[in-house]
Amino acid sequence: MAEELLRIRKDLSKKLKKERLEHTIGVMYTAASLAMRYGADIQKALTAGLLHDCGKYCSAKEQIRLCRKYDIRLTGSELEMPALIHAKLGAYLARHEYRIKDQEILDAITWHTTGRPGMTLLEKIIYIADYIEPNRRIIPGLVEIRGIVFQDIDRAVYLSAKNTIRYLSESGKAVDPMTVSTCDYYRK
Ligand code: DGI
Ligand code: FE
Ligand code: FE
Repeated sequence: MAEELLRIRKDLSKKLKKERLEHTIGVMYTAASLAMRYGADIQKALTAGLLHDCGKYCSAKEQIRLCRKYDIRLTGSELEMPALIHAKLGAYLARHEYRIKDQEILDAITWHTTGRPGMTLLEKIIYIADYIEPNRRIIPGLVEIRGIVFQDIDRAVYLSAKNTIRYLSESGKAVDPMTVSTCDYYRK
């Protein structure tokens, strides 16, 4: 593995809980596999996968405090749904603490939770790798998505967004408008 990735991995292994670290490594290699299939940059996929949840090293309350400290603007919907905040904070930390300058990688981290319409290939890869990585607990729809993602990544993105919306609605949680836009955009 490249020196830089090893350095980041070592740091994250001190900061993230064991399960989060294992999920992170799962996303990293799943993203690399998808990059091989779809012709994306494998090193960028590994880096974005490794860092995608780096904003989750502390509690939601602490994440909000850090966003204030670093002047990271949060939308009303993010303050209402703190589970979203680690994506933006993660992109900030990737840039300022892990010295990642590549905007494509930073965008993939920023949009990994809600997705967005018209995602780049790398953004789609991280969005879907996060959903399907091998350590993820089996939830309804996951087996189907794993089965089609290597044929049709856009459809896999659509199904993931649709499942997320269904799961959130069933749990009585608010859905971010961007999650809805992602689902609508990738519906064919
Ligand atoms: O960080 P992970 O657990 O690996 O996965 P993630 O970044 O996709 O999602 C983190 C959490 O955010 C997960 O419990 C689902 C939730 N989430 C995703 N989209 C939305 C959302 N929560 C709300 N309230 N609204 C959303 O649109
Ligand atoms: Fe996440
Ligand atoms: Fe994740």
